[in-house]
Amino acid sequence: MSTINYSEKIPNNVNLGEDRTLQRALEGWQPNFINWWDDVGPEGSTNHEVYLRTAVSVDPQGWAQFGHVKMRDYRWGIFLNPGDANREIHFGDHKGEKAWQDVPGEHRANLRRIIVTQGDTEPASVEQQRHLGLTAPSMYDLRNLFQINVEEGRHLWAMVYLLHKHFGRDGREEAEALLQRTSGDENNPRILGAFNERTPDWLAFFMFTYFTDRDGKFQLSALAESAFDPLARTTKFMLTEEAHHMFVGESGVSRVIARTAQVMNELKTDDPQKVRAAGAIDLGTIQRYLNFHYSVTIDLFGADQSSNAAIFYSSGLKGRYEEGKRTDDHVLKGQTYKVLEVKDGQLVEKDVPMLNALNEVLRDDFIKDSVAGVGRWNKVLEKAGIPTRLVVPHKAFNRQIGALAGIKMSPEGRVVNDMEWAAKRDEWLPSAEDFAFVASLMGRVVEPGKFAGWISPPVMGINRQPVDFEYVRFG
Ligand code: BYC
Repeated sequence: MSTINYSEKIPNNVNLGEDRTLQRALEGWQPNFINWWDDVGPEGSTNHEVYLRTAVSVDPQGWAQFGHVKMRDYRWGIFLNPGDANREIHFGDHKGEKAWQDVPGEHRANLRRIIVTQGDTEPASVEQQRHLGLTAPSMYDLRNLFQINVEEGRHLWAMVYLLHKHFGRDGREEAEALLQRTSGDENNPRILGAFNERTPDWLAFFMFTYFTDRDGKFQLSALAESAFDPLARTTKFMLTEEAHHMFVGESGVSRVIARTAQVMNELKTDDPQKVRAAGAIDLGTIQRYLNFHYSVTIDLFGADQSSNAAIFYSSGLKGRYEEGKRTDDHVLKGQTYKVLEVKDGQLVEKDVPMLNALNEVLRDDFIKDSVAGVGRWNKVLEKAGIPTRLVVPHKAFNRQIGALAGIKMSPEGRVVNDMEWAAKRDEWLPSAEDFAFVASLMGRVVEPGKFAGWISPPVMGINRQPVDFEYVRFG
């Protein structure tokens, strides 16, 4: 069951061949997916042969095989982690009952909504990143971008499989709609805010894969606890792929910082204009990009108080991050959690029912995890003897969702008036000029082993290959 059958048109480990109707329906969706990939997937990549990893089994050891693959011929398929016939629901009102192999009628609408929202983010990110290949800082980075793109494509397949198999005609319609919404489209945008933002350059890409793919980690972990077993099993496998995406973000930003620190030391300056003139990205710009991507990403956790979140948890659809490792009653009735609100111009904490605050609980788990990586970026500065430190802005900074939406707040968490916001906005968030400067650095460098001047080379290559390996063969 764990080995993937690659002899079929749609590679899978779910015995797709035994369900002809489902197989035909998915084979009908497949050409639409390819058309979507051709239309809005990675620009100009069709004939490239890319050193990609492809899943060959879902076993923890040896699930990946590396080799040069033509982008369009990547074998997107359906892979679920092995099932456990005795698995029990371990949280919410159904705690102790057997996990569901099919969708209970009363939870159908909510489960469909969760799966569609998750599925919508995957093609959205490919669309957001589609032009980046044209300005890659190296062949190594180009390969990582393409790896992420094909895996997001596969994550879309994962959700489409669930929709086709378990939601009948509605599910098939939703699967079509996933290919029709488009990131940033005025009339038919993607569902969640961050997925309609632009990813205009590689600094934005690294910040996105550090912060926004980390939302993926936390949301997928919560779904991996689901009472709906097929969702739990597919998201578990998706998580193994997500780790590399966050690595690309963390190491990418780290390499940008390393190069900036090197230039600052060579020139003995912390003047942003001098750093820019030397072709590196000043730390102020990096901080503003961080502020933007962090705030837009924490909005993805939804409103701080949400009756949806309470229903999702109590009915067993979506757990907490590492639900199984927590030692409370896993029902959470009568418990409280602190959320923020603004009262008389001040931020204050208030206790609310924990079940309604589960979006906030997950957001706080995410915050802890992201702060740890920012600490690792600061180590690069510390090692280089540069006193500046990067920080994540206050949770209430630049929020568009929930009780803190629209409140004007400094990155340190001070409520500010409209005038101060207008005066300081460009110190706190990337300005048009920052974007123009970063864009000016984005030239294409794709000779093996060569790197653009604004980023340091990585410490090692992919899959133990050397850094100057030919990761992409241009056809
Ligand atoms: N933008 O009661 P609320 C990933 C909507 S990333 C726009 O708080 P709920 C990846 C909300 O939909 C992981 N709208 O909602 C990363 C609701 O609308 P309706 C993605 C937003 O349901 C990188 C209304 O506001 N997975 O995998 O408690 C690359 C009321 O809000 C936003 C998931 O998100 C927003 N930011 O929570 C590739 C998991 N936030 O229904 C991939 C599945 C909220 O009233 N999704 N709204 O029209 C969920 O669990 C929930 O839908 C949410 C929202 C946590 C997102």
